[in-house]
Amino acid sequence: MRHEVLLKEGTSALRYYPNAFAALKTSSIMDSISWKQNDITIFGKTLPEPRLTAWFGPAYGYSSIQWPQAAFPPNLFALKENVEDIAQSKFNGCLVNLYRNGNDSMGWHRDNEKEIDQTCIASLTLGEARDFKVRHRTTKEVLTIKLEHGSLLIMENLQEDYEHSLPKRKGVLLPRINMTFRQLY
Ligand SMILES: O=C(O)CCC(=O)C(=O)O
Repeated sequence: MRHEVLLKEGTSALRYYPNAFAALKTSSIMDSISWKQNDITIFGKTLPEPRLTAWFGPAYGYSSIQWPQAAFPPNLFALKENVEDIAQSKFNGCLVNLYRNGNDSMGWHRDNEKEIDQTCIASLTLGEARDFKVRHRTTKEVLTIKLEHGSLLIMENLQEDYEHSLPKRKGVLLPRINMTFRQLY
């Protein structure tokens, strides 16, 4: 499928597939999920996470959050298979994020839990476009990518040398859903 290579450095790569899922309605995912707002503890402070989430796949934990094992609903399982075809990689987990508006965000972090296969993580966006930032951990060079409705971003071997974030955006009034498909060992 037509795509853009946004970064290629050694084995690290970022591939962007605009419109791969443009026909998918945001509401079809939004309404089928039981959203949860977790508390998150950072530097000893506990606050509600500024986004809503759900997890499907084997038991999984990151930061202070622990998700129990949960089966994929049929619509997400079908979507996972389509994502696997494009990414040419298998996934057994999906973190689904709802950014209700531009006040919701995700700080700098890496998806580097030891149980995640970091060779390939696929990130699907539905709804409002948001800026996604990728920063090299040593050079601090930042790449900003506008993730648009229906796009798929493939992150290959990115987590060792790069971190990423989804900053707040005052002007964004509408929701964005993000699904990151991951393979847990
Ligand atoms: O919403 C996004 O695009 C990024 C989500 C993310 O980085 C994560 O959940 O680990």
